[in-house]
Amino acid sequence: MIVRRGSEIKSSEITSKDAFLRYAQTRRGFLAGAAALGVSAFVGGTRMFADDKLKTVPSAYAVNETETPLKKATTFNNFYEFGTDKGDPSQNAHTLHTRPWTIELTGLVKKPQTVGVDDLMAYRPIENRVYRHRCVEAWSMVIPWDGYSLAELINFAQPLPSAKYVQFISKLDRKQMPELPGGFDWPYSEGLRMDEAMNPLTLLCFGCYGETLPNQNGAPVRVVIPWKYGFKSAKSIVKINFTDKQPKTLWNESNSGEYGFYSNVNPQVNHPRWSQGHERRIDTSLLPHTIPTLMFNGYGDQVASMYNGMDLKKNY
Ligand SMILES: Nc1nc2c(c(=O)[nH]1)N[C@H]1C(S)=C(S)[C@@H](COP(=O)(O)O)O[C@H]1N2
Ligand SMILES: [Mo]
Repeated sequence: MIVRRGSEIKSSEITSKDAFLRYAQTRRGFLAGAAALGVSAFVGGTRMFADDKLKTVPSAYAVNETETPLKKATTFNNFYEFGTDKGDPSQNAHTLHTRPWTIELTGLVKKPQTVGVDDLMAYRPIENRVYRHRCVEAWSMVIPWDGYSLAELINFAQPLPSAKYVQFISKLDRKQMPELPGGFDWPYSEGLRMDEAMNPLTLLCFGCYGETLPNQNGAPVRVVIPWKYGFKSAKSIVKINFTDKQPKTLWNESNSGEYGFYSNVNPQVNHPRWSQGHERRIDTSLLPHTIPTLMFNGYGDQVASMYNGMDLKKNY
């Protein structure tokens, strides 16, 4: 189900504080109205689609490949906090409360502060970006994400010159996550080197397919780093921490022999248990079942220079 927002606000307007307040009021009014009318974004008890249409602007970042059907991208997920099977998050993540929601900007910044997700969403125009999405498990999708460059938020946060890395911490709430599996060092955490985080491709993401993120895809805010394996793209972020040392990340801590800090998509460096040379494009019958994996997931032009002189077999 697609529910349209009542008003039309030009994206060029939503950068000013004034316009943001109008935008936020309209959004609240719309959601209250939708609730009063009994409009529901739940299908059979499972939240299948987000309920808030986003006003987006086009962007130069769009791969010319068949998009993964929305239904597939929102029912075949990795979000271990809500269960480890691909179908678990879309069944279980409706228990996640996504409002109120704040993001803490902390560590080596000029002034640590906490920002509300709606303010963050209105801070810059939301761009529509169609990215390849390659999981370390050797499947892939093509997803239209909605957001703006993480660099915008980093500039806002004003990291100190000593900040060399950015760490992302996901929400942890055992009540809202009754399926949380043992054996991991929760909360989910990920990290990037500062230049990777500042790369214009790195997306601070609020939506997909033109609507706010469904819970199972990481509502209300996640990152998307399209040249790295999917697990680098932390979901449902509550804290962004600036550090001078390579931060700890959940998958690297849990099995450093299989999941490195860099985790750039690389068909020449196999996972110890399977080849990374090919991938299975989920549910795109027009393409061969198995397609060759591209170096940096096809984003080499924009990112390869960041790794000049680095041994990518060692720094996997
Ligand atoms: N907090 C959190 N973020 C996460 C994960 C997770 O389990 N928890 N899984 C990662 C993995 S392995 C992948 S492939 C992508 C999946 O994103 P999608 O379900 O939106 O396709 O999210 C990543 N971000
Ligand atoms: Mo993944």
